Amino acid sequence: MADLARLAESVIRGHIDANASYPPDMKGQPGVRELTQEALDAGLEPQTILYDGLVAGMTVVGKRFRDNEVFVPDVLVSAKAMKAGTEILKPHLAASGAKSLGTVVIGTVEGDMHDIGKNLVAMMLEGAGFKVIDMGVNVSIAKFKQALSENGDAVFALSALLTTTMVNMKTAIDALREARSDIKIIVGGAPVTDGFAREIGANGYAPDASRAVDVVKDLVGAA
Ligand code: B12
Repeated sequence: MADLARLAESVIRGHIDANASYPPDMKGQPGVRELTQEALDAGLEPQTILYDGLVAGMTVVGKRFRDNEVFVPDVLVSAKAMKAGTEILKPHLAASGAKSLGTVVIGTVEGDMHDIGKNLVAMMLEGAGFKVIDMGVNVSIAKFKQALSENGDAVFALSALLTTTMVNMKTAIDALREARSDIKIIVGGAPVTDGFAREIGANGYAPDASRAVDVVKDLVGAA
């Protein structure tokens, strides 16, 4: 019987699987790995497991982090647990050999190490049939420009999670536009809004990974 609340709790507590000794009071109990697999076996949609289980857990962690109830090491164990779950979901979100809809170059902008949301967006785009080139985190303008020179027709997807780094999106957009004026760029990340995206000259914005797919499809005329 799938239990998404329990899955979310395992993300919150950073409990990866039954063999994991962290947290000590959950040792021997099913963790993110088993609960994700159970939910799939029970026939739940991968996207439901992702959003109502894994992301729901990480949202609670985010609120507790903001309120100083948990700290960076706690967030890191939750992030690791979440990754264990997304790895199991990935093949189920992947496309079934459909024709490629195009290439997307994705990365978290310079100065920013957050990659959970960016990885989800990459995974969903792959699942929808795009070839995704993941540049990782802390991506410099030079690296983005290099990727553009190698993938002239790609849509660029920029992620930022910090108010101090979201401004680097504008610098990246300006540099990429200078190199190719008709490049299509979509931005996202927790502090980013539709208004901000427009202000910095992005072609699109989406608040989550599913809607990111719709916007990118729209940008390449595949909607
Ligand atoms: C996990 C986390 C970390 C982890 C990151 C681990 C990792 N591998 O990513 C660690 C512990 C390393 C970390 C470090 C820091 N963090 Co932090 N972190 C978070 C936390 C709790 C969750 C982020 C997350 O993964 N959410 C879950 C994912 C699924 O959501 P998401 O990222 O928003 O992505 C979704 C959408 O935004 C969208 N999306 C994302 N990217 C893109 C891209 C495109 C193109 C599109 C269309 C959509 C899109 O789709 C995603 C899926 O639906 C947030 C709190 C929060 N509420 O966001 C703080 C938070 C972002 N961190 C914060 C801070 C302050 C820091 C640190 C400075 C802390 C410190 N004192 O060192 C450092 C900065 C390090 C750096 N230079 O980047 C602040 C930022 C505050 C601000 N206003 O800027 C936050 C908001 C916490 C808080 N409330 O104070 N952090």
